[in-house]
Formats: sequence, structure tokens, C-alpha cells
Amino acid sequence: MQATDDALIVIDVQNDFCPGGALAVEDGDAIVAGINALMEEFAVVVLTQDWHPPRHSSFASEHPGKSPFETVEMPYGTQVLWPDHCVQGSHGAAFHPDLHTDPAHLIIRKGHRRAIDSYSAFFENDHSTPTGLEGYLRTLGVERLTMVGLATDFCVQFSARDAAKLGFAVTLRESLCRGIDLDGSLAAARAAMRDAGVALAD
Ligand code: VGL
Ligand code: ZN
Repeated sequence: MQATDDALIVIDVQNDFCPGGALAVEDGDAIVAGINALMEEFAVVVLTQDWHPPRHSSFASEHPGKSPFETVEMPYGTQVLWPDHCVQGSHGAAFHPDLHTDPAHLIIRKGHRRAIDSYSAFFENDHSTPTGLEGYLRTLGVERLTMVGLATDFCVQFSARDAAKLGFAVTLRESLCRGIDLDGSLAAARAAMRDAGVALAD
């Protein structure tokens, strides 16, 4: 068992990011068994869930003439447009059925405001509106984070970089992550995480 100042953060292991889902990540489901095993080693386990209202502003379907994976300018910056995914209460928003959710101490839901997306588990995409996760971890005395989940180049990357910026020691277990890889976004994400001081481990 890891010390109590270590936490495991499991990002968005949800049906829509797994094969057959609305925004499927290749082999997204291949990491579930390994994550279940890793949870046993941690005293603090947090799961995140992408959790959008219907008609969320990150959905291409809300932007006439736009297709998924194109971008638009939002008040908070450039936003990639996605297929409708992880709609609150839907099957796609549910955790992968094999993911062990009982060991989780906290489930944090993000992206629930229609006008703003939230890739990171710590801040929405304006990089300033907090989700509350930092406070939860700090009040428990957590200092080190291990991160796994989906998708490496979006929600995992933004979570890991924010965590490092906040002063947590962050390790990404890459074998327990899978990426979307839009136009080289996976390589860019790995470089950006390294620059931010995130340790990339197998
Ligand atoms: C994610 C795109 C849109 C993710 C969430 O979990 O990486 N990516 N919403
Ligand atoms: Zn989303």
C-alpha cells in the first residue's frame, strides 16, 4: 500500500471513450484491468467523469456548419468540437462496466456547465474555474499523484499539467492511458507534460 500522501487519479474511464462509444479511443478498454489492480495499492483513489448537459457547447452539433474535430473560438480560447458524448445520465457517460468503482473515495464530475468545457480534473478550460479537487486532495495531505485513464492527450494531459503546476508530484502511468491523437496531439501532449515536470512512466 502506498503512503497516505499518495493518490491515484483515474480519468474518464467511461463507455463513450471505449470501443463502441461516441468518442471511442482505440483500445480504451484495454486499461481497465490494470487500473483495477492499481487501485488496490492506493490509500486515496479518485475517479473523474466527463459529465455534459445535453447541447453542451463542446458538441459540434451545437455549431451549424461545423464537424467534429474542427475548432471554434470560445471566450476562453480555442475549443475542439466533439461528437455528442458523456451526456449526463446516459449509458455513454457511465463508467466502463468492468471498472471497479467501489474502491473510489471521490468521484468528480466535470464539464457540467453548458458554456465551458473542462478537460482537466482541476480547472475548467478557462484555466481558472476550480473543480474543487485541489482542495479535497490538500485537506487530506496528499502530495503525490499517479494518473491513468482516457484520453492521454486531452483530459489526462490537462489534469497532469494542472496538477504539476499546483505543486503536486505527478507520475503518469502511460501503459494505463490511451490517446485520441488528433494531428500529432499525442506527441505534443507528451512533450508538454514533460516540460511541466510530469514524470512519464510505463
Ligand atoms: C475528453 C474530449 C472531450 C477526455 C473529454 O476525456 O479526454 N476528450 N471530452
Ligand atoms: Zn467531454
